[in-house]
Order: sequence, then C-alpha cells, then structure tokens
Amino acid sequence: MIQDLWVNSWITVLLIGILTWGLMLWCIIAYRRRKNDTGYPRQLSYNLPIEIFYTAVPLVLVLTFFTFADSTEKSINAKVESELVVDVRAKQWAWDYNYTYGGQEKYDATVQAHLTGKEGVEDTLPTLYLPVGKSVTLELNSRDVIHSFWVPAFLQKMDMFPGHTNYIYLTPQVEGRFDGKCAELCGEYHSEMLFNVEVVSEEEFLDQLALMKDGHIGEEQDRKPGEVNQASAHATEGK
Ligand SMILES: [Cu+2]
Repeated sequence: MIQDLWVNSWITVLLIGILTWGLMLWCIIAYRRRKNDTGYPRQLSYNLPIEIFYTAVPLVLVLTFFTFADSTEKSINAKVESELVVDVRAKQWAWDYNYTYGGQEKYDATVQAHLTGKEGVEDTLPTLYLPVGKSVTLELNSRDVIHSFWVPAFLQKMDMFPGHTNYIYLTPQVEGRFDGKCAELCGEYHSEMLFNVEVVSEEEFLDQLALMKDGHIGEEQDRKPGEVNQASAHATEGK
C-alpha cells in the first residue's frame, strides 16, 4: 500500500509536471519577442477564470493526495492481534526488546553500538529478532527522550515518546538482515543508536529467545520524570 501510494503519487505529479512544462515551453516559443516587435506587449490584469482555475486545481490535488495518504495510513495503523508482541524501549543510546511469544516472556537489554570504523562492526549492533511470516506488533516506548524507530526496509518510521506508546504492525515476509536506526536526534550518541533486524525462521527465532533472560523490563526502568526535570534544571542553572 505504501509503495502504491508512493508510485502513483509520482506518476500523477510527473503527468502534471509534463503538462505544465509543455505549456510553459509553448508560451515561451509561441509568444516570444519577434524581430519587428516594438514597445511593450499588450498589458493584462485580472483574469477571474484563470485565477479560479489555478486556485481550484492545486486545492483538488492537495485534497486528493491527502485522502489517499490518510486512508493508507489508517489501514496500515489499524490494530492487529499479533502472534508476537515486542515491547521496544528506546534509551539513550540503545534498545530494550521485550518479547511475548507463545506464552513466553523474554527480554534482551542491549548496549550501545561502538562504531570503530572497522569491518564487521555491524555484527556487533543490538539485534531485534523476528520470525518470518508471523504477525508482529511493535509497542514503541521511550525510557528518556524522544527517539524514533526506523527500519527503512519496513517503509515506516514512528516516533517513540516517554509516557506514550506508539504501534507498528507488520508481518515480515523475507528472511535476512535489515538496518535499523533511531531517526530522531536524541543526544550525543544518536548516530550510534543503530540496530539490526534479523528476520529468521521460527526455529531460529525460538533458539534466540532461549538465549535471552526471562521476564519483561518495562516502565519501572524508565528514567524517572523527577530526574529528567532535575537534569534540565541543572542545565538551565549552568547558563
Ligand atoms: Cu534515539
């Protein structure tokens, strides 16, 4: 649906673009200054039909794009009861993953990536495991400041707020490794807030779950609101 929206929007704007460029080119050539022209051309002002036309057409276009974007977004974000629920908690500058799958509760508290510039560093990033072909709900939370969950291959990006949960619903269809990153400037090491998504067979997914700790680390490990306020009070004092 996202790809259709993107591609069809581009086809529409390209057609309008070609029409507009064509008309501009035609005007430039047909109404160019000829050899024996003298003085100014005929001066015109106020043409109500044209003014209504160039107000109405963009308005219709914007409303049409809005309608399609809005209906696509609504159906993408419609709540789905998923086989796997992952409570993702962003924290400066890594990710806690809480998996609920087939009656199991497991968690993986990852640590920040350290980009060394050397080859193979991408293997050391925090990893989110997803079983191929299973429906997934990602519950997106933040422990401290605003982050954003972005896996470009999923075509969707979603902000993560402290004290508010956002949701992404998806079913991974292809096995493999996909890049993920925080997409909201969230502090000094924002650029290192990277992760991998490994879409694997259910068998391998269960093997990975078995390696994780039992339980769920939720909001009890969020940075306390009081501490956040104190930190910002100190910052203001310093100035
Ligand atoms: Cu972040």
